[in-house]
Parts: sequence; structure tokens; C-alpha cells
Amino acid sequence: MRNIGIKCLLICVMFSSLYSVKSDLELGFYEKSCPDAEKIIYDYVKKHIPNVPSLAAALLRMHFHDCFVRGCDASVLLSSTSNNKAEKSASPNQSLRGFDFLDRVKSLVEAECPGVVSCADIIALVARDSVVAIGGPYWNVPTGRRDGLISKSSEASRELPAPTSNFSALQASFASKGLNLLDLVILSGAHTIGVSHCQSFSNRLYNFTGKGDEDPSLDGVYAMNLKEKKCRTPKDMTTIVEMDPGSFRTFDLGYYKHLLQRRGLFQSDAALMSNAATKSAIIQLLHNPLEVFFKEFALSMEKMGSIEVKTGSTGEIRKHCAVINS
Ligand code: HEM
Ligand SMILES: *[C@@H]1O[C@H](CO)[C@@H](O)[C@H](O)[C@H]1NC(C)=O
Ligand SMILES: *[C@@H]1O[C@H](CO)[C@@H](O)[C@H](O)[C@H]1NC(C)=O
Ligand SMILES: CC(=O)N[C@H]1CO[C@H](CO)[C@@H](O)[C@@H]1O
Repeated sequence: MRNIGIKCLLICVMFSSLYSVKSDLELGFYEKSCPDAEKIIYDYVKKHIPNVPSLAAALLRMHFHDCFVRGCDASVLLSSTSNNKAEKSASPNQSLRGFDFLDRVKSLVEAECPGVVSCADIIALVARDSVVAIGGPYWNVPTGRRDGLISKSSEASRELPAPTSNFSALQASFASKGLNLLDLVILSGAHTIGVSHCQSFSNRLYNFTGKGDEDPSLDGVYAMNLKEKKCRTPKDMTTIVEMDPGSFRTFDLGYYKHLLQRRGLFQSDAALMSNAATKSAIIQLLHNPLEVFFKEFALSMEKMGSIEVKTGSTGEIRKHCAVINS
């Protein structure tokens, strides 16, 4: 049974019901059709991520944004066309990075086995290998995802939770993807790495209720620091801020420590402290060794990676990740 503490309280009962990962994916799906695919991907990531460690966060976020819109089907990678605005052009995607990196991985894999390995699997494998390359948790990535044919900006805006989301909105968003409250707490822990633009949270600093006020749930000293040193104006569109200040390149418990100090950057981060069950889960994580977080992260990522996947003969194996095959 999955629980996150030595002391398994009420929350274990609440959380343990829906944890097993069931999907049509399988570990080593390409073992016969492209035996070296996973190694080619791993080697490329291992070689290049150390030179651009900040990309690990971007690639992990890419996997999340892919899976939450039409399932993990690489719809996030499709370009807009003259008559379709793709997910990429939705406002939550403004700050996605790593498209070129994924294209380079795809061309290496295509050179080895043309038309065999999907872009969706490449996103999932690259996200995992990138996190491992910066010393983060390893998780299983069963493969066999196929690429989708459709990508709509409007769906990305609707399906992706916003940084302004409250607890019930987050709970509903995750539940609609088959993810429970423990998954919400654990996967939000991805914010232990990476950066955000001021615009994703500046309402909390400058105009929380439309009266030029601050969000009272944000630590006042931290808010003042952000205003003085980072997001100096309400309209700052360019400055980036570490989401786990002090260790934003290290996959650790820093994010949860900041939450306890009311220093989560987004309302969606702070919201996790507003519910008794998720708050208790956070406290338990902090009372346990880092490996417990890593183990839980692995389980939740495997679940996230199997959201509404296309397998068998649905979808296609794209030749280029940015366009559907014609
Ligand atoms: C719970 C709901 C979530 C919300 C509302 C949310 C929102 C955001 C926002 C607004 C940013 C900053 C974008 C910017 O201004 O540049 C961000 C960054 C990030 N998010 Fe989330 N996120 C959520 C869950 C997740 C999940 C589930 C993952 C992965 C498992 C994830 C991984 C990341 C990473 C790694 C970054 C840093 C990206 C970078 O450095 O380029 N987030 N998120
Ligand atoms: C949470 O947000 C939703 C959607 O934005 C809103 O309808 C709801 O009233 C909010 N709930 C609370 C408790 O503030
Ligand atoms: C704060 O929000 C209110 C209501 O949306 C708006 O009228 C006002 O101009 C905003 N103030 C600032 C400083 O952006
Ligand atoms: C990576 C990417 O395509 N980003 C786009 C996100 O959406 C904005 C518009 O909302 C575009 O300007 C960006 O180019």
C-alpha cells in the first residue's frame, strides 16, 4: 500500500485508493523494433544536460503540459498552421522551452530507426533522463505512446491549471486526469527546480484583490524582497525568479520547506497548505528522508505519463515532432 509516512494517518486511507498505474504501455516497448532507442536518448541527455542544466526543468514541464492536454501524445509539440492555433500558442505555454532539444533527439532516433519511436515517448523519456542527469529521481517510463493528430490552443488554456488556481480547482483538474491529492502534492514538488516569470505571480505582489494589495497568504518579507529585487513593476514581463530559491537546480525538499514558510511562489503552491490533507502530506514529506519524496515522485510521474495515452493503431508515429505526417 502506498503511504508517505511512517505514521500512516487518515490521509493514507484517503490517498491509497487510486494509485496503481494501469495502461497499455509496456517497459521496453522498442526492445525489438529499435533496441538502441532508449540508450541513444539517455546518452544524448546525459551528454548535454550538464551544459544546460536549466533545461531539465523545462523538459519536465513539457511532459506535464503534454499529458494534461489530450493525454501524453506530443500534441504540445505541434506547430500552429494557417487555420489552427496549436497548444504551443496558448498563454500557459508562453514560457515552454526545450523544443529544439527534443527535435535533435528525435532526429538521432529517426536516423537509427525511421518512423518507429513516437515523439510522445521521446518527451517522456527525455523528461525522466533529464531529471536523472541533474541528480533527481528515476522513474519507470513504459513506452508505446503514439502521437496525436490534433493540437488546440483553446484546450491548453482550459486543461492546464493556472498559477492562480485555488485548492478546489487544482483538485478537480488533477482528478479529471485520474490523479489524486497525493499526486497533486508530489507532482507540484517539481517546482523544486526551475524558474518562473514575474507575470505568473505578480498579482500576488501588486494587486491581489484589485485594490493594489498583496496576497496575505504570501510571506510579507519574501513579497517585499521580490518587489525590491526581482519583479520591480506590476507589468514586468521578462525577469525570471527561482521557484525554490537557494536550490533551484537541485531536486530536493526545498519547495516543501518554502511552502511551510508561506513562500510558495504561486497561489497554486500556497493552496496546498490550505487543505488539511495536503498540508499533512507536506509535513510528512519533510519528516522523511529525501528518498521517500523520490519514491513517491516516481509513482506519480508514472501515473502522469500514462494519462489518456494513444496505443496500438490510434494516432501515428510522427516523422517530425512539430508537424503531423501528411
Ligand atoms: C499544480 C498545478 C501547476 C501549476 C498551476 C503550475 C504552474 C507553473 C507556472 C506558472 C510556471 C512558471 C511559468 C513561467 O512563468 O515561466 C511553472 C513552472 C514549472 N513547472 Fe509547473 N505548474 C503546476 C504543476 C506542475 C507539474 C505537475 C510539473 C511537473 C511534474 C511542473 C513542472 C514545472 C517546472 C519544472 C517548471 C519550471 C520550468 C522552467 O524552469 O522552465 N509543474 N509551473
Ligand atoms: C476556486 O476557484 C473556482 C474557479 O476559479 C471558483 O469558481 C471557486 O469559487 C473558488 N473556490 C473558492 C473556495 O474560492
Ligand atoms: C488593480 O486592479 C484593479 C481592478 O482590476 C484595476 O482597476 C487597477 O488599475 C489595478 N492597479 C494596478 C496598479 O495595476
Ligand atoms: C513556445 C511557443 O510557441 N510559445 C508561444 C506561446 O504563446 C504565445 C502567445 O500567447 C506566443 O507568442 C509564443 O510564441
